[in-house]
Amino acid sequence: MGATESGVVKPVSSDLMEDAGTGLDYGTRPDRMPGMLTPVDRFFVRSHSPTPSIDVAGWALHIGGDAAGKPASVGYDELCHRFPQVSIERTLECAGNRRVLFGEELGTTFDGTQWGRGAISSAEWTGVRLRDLLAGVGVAADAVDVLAVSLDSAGARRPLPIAKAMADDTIVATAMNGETLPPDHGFPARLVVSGWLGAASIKWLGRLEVSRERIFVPWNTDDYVLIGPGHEADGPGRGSVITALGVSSLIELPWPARLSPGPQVIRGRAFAGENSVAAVDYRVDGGPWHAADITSAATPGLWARWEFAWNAEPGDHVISVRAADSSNNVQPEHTSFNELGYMHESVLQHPVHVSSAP
Ligand SMILES: Nc1nc2c(c(=O)[nH]1)N[C@H]1C(S)=C(S)[C@@H](COP(=O)(O)O)O[C@H]1N2
Ligand SMILES: [Mo]
Repeated sequence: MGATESGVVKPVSSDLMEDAGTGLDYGTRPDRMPGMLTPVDRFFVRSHSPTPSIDVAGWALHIGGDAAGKPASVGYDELCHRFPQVSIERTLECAGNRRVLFGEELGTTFDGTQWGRGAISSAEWTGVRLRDLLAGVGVAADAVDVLAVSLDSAGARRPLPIAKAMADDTIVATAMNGETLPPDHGFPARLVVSGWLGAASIKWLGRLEVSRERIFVPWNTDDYVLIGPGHEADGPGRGSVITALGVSSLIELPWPARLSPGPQVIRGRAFAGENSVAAVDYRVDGGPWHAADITSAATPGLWARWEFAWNAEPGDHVISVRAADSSNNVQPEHTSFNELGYMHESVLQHPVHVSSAP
């Protein structure tokens, strides 16, 4: 079978990334995550259309809408130099991350991008606070939503409630890990909506519309909503709109992992959406729960690193990992069904085969 042609610009080798099979979606390999931040060469990509080529010479971010006092257009140079610049380290995660594991847990398969564990990465994002840009047009006191509209061929767009749009760490980013924003990640500018589903962080931004009414578009009515028992629709859409992400964890090993017997350190990450990670517990097979050591600072919206020492005995094992956030939300044993397979939060159960055979 021939490989799907890639619609992304950066090289996507199987050495660093997991091909989700669409030619547009590539996960970060959990066993290739060095350091706190994810280098661009392996930062996951989730795109609904091929990466567009945008010439900044003719590009501007247009800001308007019925709750904007005076519409404005901000050119690239102006965006990078005339507004106060901020840098924030934040994790992006796709709401569909772990969809394959979710299906296995429920004995079903979900439609949609077949993500394993790789639709999560972290970067330092540099740009302008969205609220500083909006201040330039004068936002009406009764503004409700801000719609971000992309220039990609899919015409991706997604609204943000005004409170989230005005948050300290909602930014229009023009740089990632200290470099100009790469094409696949939204050049010339993208939103970074801290702690929320990746789909809110619109890439290849073209327009922002400030509205006096709630805005409904496919990405908050048909997609990126939870559909199923226990999920009430909170608008005209098919389900409840996904906003902040829940608590999750991963181990920095292949799936299943193959290890040699003996003492070693098991490392992983945990993420808690808008909150910070407060604790990570693990257990081996049916044994008691123990606390793992969290080895990074607790930052809301940024994953944490953790580790524990393990004396691995030969055989097949399951390492379970259960993270908790600063508001006492803990990964549940199970995640209840929703039609599109989003927001899998269950306790991680990582299969590990320990053997001295090569
Ligand atoms: N314009 C546009 N923005 C987009 C998307 C897209 O397809 N088009 N995908 C969204 C989704 S679903 C996710 S998870 C993130 C992924 O960002 P990344 O590709 O930089 O990792 O971008 C979001 N922003
Ligand atoms: Mo996503």
